[in-house]
Amino acid sequence: NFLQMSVEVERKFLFDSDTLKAIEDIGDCVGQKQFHDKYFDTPDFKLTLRDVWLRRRKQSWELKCPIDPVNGTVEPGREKSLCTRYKEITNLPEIYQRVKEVIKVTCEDCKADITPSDEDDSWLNTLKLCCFAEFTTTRRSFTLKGEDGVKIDLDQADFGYHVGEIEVLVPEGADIQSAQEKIRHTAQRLGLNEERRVEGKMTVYLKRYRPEQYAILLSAHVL
Ligand code: V4E
Repeated sequence: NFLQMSVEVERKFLFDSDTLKAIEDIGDCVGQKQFHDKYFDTPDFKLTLRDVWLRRRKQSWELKCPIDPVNGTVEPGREKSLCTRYKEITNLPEIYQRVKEVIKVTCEDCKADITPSDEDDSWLNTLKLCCFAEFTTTRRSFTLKGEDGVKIDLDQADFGYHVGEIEVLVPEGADIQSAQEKIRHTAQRLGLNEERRVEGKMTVYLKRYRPEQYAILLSAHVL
């Protein structure tokens, strides 16, 4: 069956006016948009402790899960590569199923096996999910000539952090290695020389506004 699933391979980078100029020189701006994200988890962080990120963006639900099977916890000492790879699920019944599996809710726990609805958020209460982060992002997107399938996003979050990302969407089962190669090549063209992973918007948000959750995720090696 065809579920709307793809793997998002991405590398974040810090940018300044020089990087912006490099991108404008060799790329085309393909749009600017603004979106508001709300992220949800249980009060004891059952989703984010498994590196699973549930959010509502522009009236749609999205679930980002690690592609490598995570058996219970995230391995300590896991080599943090420059690129992250997450499966993106956008089909709500599929999201509901996945979330239930991760937080191990059985049908008896939630009385009846309800059908989640886009219009009504009561399924969140059934699973004890609450919003833990909320912010607006202004995003400019670029493509580069001769770099098929690569998108560059420059994000400005409303809490005062900006970060870029080089992103390749890979249909599930397709070649992740070659996506990583494309990202490496693009980074080179932009003159990026980061050797370490750059903090994403969420990491900065949690550090600032949810220090308890930040500390727990940090010690569980999720961040
Ligand atoms: C996967 C993840 C989080 C969810 C938000 O993902 P992110 O790619 O940072 O947000 P955004 O707005 O760029 O989503 P897009 O529009 O590209 O789908 S929050 C933390 N993680 C894990 C994570 C991590 N630990 N480190 C880095 C560098 N990225 C992601």
